[in-house]
Amino acid sequence: MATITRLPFDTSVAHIADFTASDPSIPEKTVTQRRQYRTIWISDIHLGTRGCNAEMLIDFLDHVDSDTIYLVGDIIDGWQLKKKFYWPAAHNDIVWRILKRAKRGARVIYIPGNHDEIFRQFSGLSFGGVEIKRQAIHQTADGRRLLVLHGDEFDAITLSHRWLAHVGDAAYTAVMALNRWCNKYRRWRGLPYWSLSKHAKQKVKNAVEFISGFEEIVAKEAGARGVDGVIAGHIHTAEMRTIEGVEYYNDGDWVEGCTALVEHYDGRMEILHWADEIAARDLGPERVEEREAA
Ligand SMILES: [Mn+2]
Repeated sequence: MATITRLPFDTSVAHIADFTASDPSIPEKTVTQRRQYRTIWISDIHLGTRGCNAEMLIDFLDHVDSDTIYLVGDIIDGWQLKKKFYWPAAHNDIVWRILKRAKRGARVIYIPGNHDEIFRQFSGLSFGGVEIKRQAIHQTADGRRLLVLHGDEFDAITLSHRWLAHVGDAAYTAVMALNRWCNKYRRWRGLPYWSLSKHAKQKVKNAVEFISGFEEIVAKEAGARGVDGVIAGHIHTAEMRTIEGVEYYNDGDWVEGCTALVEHYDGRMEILHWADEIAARDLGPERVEEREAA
């Protein structure tokens, strides 16, 4: 399963480049009708780390489809891969599914983040139908112009104190390990997925202040650039709200929250919480109605 070899990151990129020839280890589900959206945004998948909820994302990709998909950064975690090469088959399966989408004719736009910044040097180029961009302007079905970027551009800590960001990264990795054990136990007990750090973060005042500060700065900057709104990732907190007349969207992550941002064909935006979607599917339609009535 896990290939744990110490390799310099350059070599692992070459390794990542030739895996698409083989079939995925988890075969693509043949769902009669995939939920179709105009656009999907996902980010902060952190492939190459144990924190990545690969199975949940595979389930998502097998149940939804879109004309365009934006990968809003931190798709592959180069920082972690550099420390320890970790690449289970399920992580391959995700890349395989994304490339398959491009092959089927979906527009795939990849905006690298800070953890996969090594791909930023390829901005403007296209690989296997995947366009790599530093940022993008998305036009919604109802004509709004939205700036799409990862968001670390506004993170003063990441920019000016790189080492501090790495310390934060280590603490974060520890919380994620705890989250994993917690959910392994919950799975064993037959309980649904529960995000530890999502709940912890909501309790911590500093984190809340950091998140709202980030949201305000990003929205303000987007407003100054004359767009109607902005779509980011990076802070692993899904959100959609209007900040001083500018629409702010965050597609969340696939480490804790397991969320995606989608645009319907009429331009309406929605955040999908995939753990809830799976739970609802497992309950069946009658049980969901019961639950909602309760
Ligand atoms: Mn990031």
